[in-house]
Amino acid sequence: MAGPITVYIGLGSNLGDRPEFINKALKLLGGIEQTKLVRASDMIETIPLGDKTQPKFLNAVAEIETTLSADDLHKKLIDIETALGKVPAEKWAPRTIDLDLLLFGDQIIDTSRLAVPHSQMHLRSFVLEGLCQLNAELIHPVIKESVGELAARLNDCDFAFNPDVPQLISIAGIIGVGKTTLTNKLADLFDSKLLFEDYDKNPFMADVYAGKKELALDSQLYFLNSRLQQLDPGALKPSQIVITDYVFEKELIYAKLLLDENQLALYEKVYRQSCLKVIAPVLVIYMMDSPQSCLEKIHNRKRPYEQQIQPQLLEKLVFDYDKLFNGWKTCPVIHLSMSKFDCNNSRDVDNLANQIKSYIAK
Ligand code: PH2
Ligand code: MG
Ligand code: MG
Repeated sequence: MAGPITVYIGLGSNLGDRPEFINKALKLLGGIEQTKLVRASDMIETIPLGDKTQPKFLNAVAEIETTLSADDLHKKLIDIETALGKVPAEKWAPRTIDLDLLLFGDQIIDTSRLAVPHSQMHLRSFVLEGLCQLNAELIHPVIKESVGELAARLNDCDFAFNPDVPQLISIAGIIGVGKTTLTNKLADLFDSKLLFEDYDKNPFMADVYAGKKELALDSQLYFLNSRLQQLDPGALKPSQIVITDYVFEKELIYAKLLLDENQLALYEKVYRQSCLKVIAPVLVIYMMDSPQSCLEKIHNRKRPYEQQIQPQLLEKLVFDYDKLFNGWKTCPVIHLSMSKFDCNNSRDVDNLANQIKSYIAK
């Protein structure tokens, strides 16, 4: 007979005596036939994902071992929810207890009754934090990354799929990191709409790179206007997959590096207004490489206006981009280190494309 399977259950409560409900649920989990409670994470208090006016949740994760099938275990979880007073109500209504089957060994199950791994566990810090406490090395069988890595992508935030917005995937990173190559390959695989920054049409940029500071504001306003048109909600459809080779917020990074004080004061006012008008990404791929290696790639690709770029500029950009994405709360961020990822290796690109599917709404 096959041995027991290690299973992870997410627990949540935001009605009544929350710790009491979680403790009772843990006890009842251990009492399920052919099942043993191994351990549980700490309980953490979390802001509700979804309706933020609901009471706060207590969340925890339990590790159990069972010889039941996933379907049979799932039925037992519903029995426990019912016994502890969960009423079948609206989706995401407040509840005394919610038990979600997160992982069932490394099994992938996708039936009308049950989806394992839980379809949104990798978007929820309130789940991943507990899982990391129990075992940060645990591999998500679909995304094939550790739960520690999945948690790091969320910056302590919780997200939900939203099919009502365009599914914008933004490829970000400093000049020369390889955004164009990766963006093209991903757009092919997803057969998606592609929005490239049109730097080659910017009539001011070459002069600015060549040192004409007085044209820097013109150049930045040209870019801002171009981004506004590309990321106009009216121009894109709900659920449509769109890939860009930039994030809108890079504009402020470049403005701060290129504009003088007076130019920047004016620019920032226009920028703030513009932020409210563009669609946000549902996923950022942040491509990372050393300034030296980007400079080499810049020299090799020989775009004339880029040949004056100094290593100091790239170093500053790396610093600012790191800061931007280390505090990014808009959507998950996949950090892609070019020392481990090769844009010209189809295995690497296919693996990334496969991961991306778990972050976009269908
Ligand atoms: N569960 C939900 C919806 N939102 N938010 C938090 N913080 N914790 C939860 O467990 C939770 C939620 C649906 O089950
Ligand atoms: Mg739930
Ligand atoms: Mg549930």
